[in-house]
Amino acid sequence: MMNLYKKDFPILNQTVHDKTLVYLDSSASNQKPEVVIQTVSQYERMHHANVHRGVYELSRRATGAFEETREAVKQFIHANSLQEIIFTSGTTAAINLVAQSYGRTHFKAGDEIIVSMMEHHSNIVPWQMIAEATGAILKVIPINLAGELDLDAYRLLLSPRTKLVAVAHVSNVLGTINPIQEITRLAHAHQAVVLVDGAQAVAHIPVDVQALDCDFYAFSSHKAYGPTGVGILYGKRALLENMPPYQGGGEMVEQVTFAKTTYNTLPYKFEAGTPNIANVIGFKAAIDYVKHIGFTRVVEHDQALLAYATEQLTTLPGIKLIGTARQKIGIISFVIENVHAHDIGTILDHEGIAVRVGNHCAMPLMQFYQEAACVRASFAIYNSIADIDALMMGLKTVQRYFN
Ligand code: C6P
Repeated sequence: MMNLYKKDFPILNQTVHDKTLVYLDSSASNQKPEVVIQTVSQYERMHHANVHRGVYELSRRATGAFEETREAVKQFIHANSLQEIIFTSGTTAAINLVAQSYGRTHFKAGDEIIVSMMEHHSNIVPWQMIAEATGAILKVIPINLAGELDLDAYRLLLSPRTKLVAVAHVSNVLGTINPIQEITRLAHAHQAVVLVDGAQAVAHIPVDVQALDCDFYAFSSHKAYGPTGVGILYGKRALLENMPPYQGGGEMVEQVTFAKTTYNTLPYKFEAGTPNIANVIGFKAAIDYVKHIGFTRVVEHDQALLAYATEQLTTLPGIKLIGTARQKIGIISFVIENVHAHDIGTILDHEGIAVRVGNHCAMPLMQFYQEAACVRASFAIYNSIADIDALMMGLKTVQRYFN
């Protein structure tokens, strides 16, 4: 069946090593539809000026478009107010902001931060850094072999010492969708706050931060069909109001004297310096694109590809799937007996197929599975059954080569 959306993504209309490009690495970064590329280009050609600073027409236009993205993001994740939407450079920067600003003011020696075994390094290392600085202790929620969180173990980890729980909405290796509502409810019963790493969720499932009731939610534009260099930190207003700025500079201040500086209101208090204006504006076009398709279709498509890929891959001899949770998005990771993941990646590349191989910035998770590296194919709205057939053909070539 023809994919209705592929034509919207100009980059996909090319050959690589004389083969049709099959892009199966959307969890690393989504490709961008023409409308996003056009929006950024049009902005740079016609409307660019710095935002929130000029009294002239171009600056007014740039500021208007920039703030329209904030409104679009607010609606996209169902936040309560614009003050709760902070632009950062990505998920990583958003998590570091919370670790440094919230962590420094709320953690003390002996406090506990809970993360999970399936976290990306971006949701581990910032917490280790702040733990080292404050004397707080990192605790880890274990997982089962299918790649699901052990919620009973999580309940036992929670205590009056727990100050923050930081967990992925969706794992970038396993594809597991975690039960955030339940995780949040349990954390709140212990007065702990919850940060959700939504990097892998936003392009695959609808996100409603108020329904999840999480305190912070971080994600990146480039994993949701938008440009790189733009991320979002959502935070509940009452928490953000009481957090000190993370970085100092222009725009985040109200009054500066050498004696004392007062800070701007939310969200600008956390947006020091000139932001990534063009790409923030491009992100709104990406959100509009996804909204136009609608999450009913996005989820249906994702699940159909996942089911087909799982069924097909399991027919290959010597394959082991990593991540077989009941609730998953379109990510499928695997190893093949006696073949190194990097060799698989290289042979697939020669067939025009782009997958990610390695530890996927989740070394503790790979240690749990006792694998140094695995192959990951991840799907987006522009992928089709034909792409999975191409992957299967490529993997059969790999197996022929190694037998
Ligand atoms: N994962 C992947 O191939 P940034 O780089 O800041 O946009 O996103 C970091 C990040 C945080 N959390 C999760 C769950 C992620 O998957 C990622 C990025 C990419 O899996 C690149 S390592």
